[in-house]
Amino acid sequence: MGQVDETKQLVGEEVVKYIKDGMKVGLGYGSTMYYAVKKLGERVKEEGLNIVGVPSANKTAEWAKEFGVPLTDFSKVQELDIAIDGADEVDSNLQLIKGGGGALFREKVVAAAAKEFYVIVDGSKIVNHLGAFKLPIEVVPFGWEVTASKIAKFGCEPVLREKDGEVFISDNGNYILDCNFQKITEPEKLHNELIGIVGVVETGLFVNMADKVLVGKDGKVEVVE
Ligand code: ABF
Repeated sequence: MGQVDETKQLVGEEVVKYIKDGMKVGLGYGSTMYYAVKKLGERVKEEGLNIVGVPSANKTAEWAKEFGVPLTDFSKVQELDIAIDGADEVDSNLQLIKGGGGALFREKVVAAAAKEFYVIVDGSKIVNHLGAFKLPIEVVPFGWEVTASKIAKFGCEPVLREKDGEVFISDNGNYILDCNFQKITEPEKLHNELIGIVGVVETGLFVNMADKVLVGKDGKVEVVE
């Protein structure tokens, strides 16, 4: 296993220590979350940990079933005790860019339904300012070109995400535009401007949502809050 994967595994397993019996847990998506879901399954199997999870992506649900993490959904629970998820960038105010995996909308719904939101990253995700990572924005397919031109006015060149040569379709049937804002110094202001554009479903700016960020680096995990 490469050093980055070892770090992802380290921080993915560390966050699972915060999961207590009886909790309703929001489960994010991404390669670090894979290790968290796997470790959760091990605790369910070995300790009889009594939890239920709400997955934020179809892929996360597949992992949960593979590793034996019991699942539920929002028709049965409307408030989660904790949500855990990865991120693409974390700034010094714990503001996030998420959505590199294309699951940002459901990830934000899950995070917003939780009392606590813990983020797990390797050290490479920590930045002074958001924006080097292209901001993913989920948009409705109908008239996406018009939506993109309105988003561009805020200082980026929206690019329609493709996967394997096809237009990427989110779990919600929408498109993702990757937007190169370069440097985002006021993430809350930018999110509020973008979310007001007709056709925008959600942005990958997770503003004032993270309660803790667990940062894996050099074989250790630092907790930032
Ligand atoms: C997911 O995790 C996405 O929002 C984000 O793009 C992805 C990145 O994390 P990782 O590096 O663990 O794949 O939550």
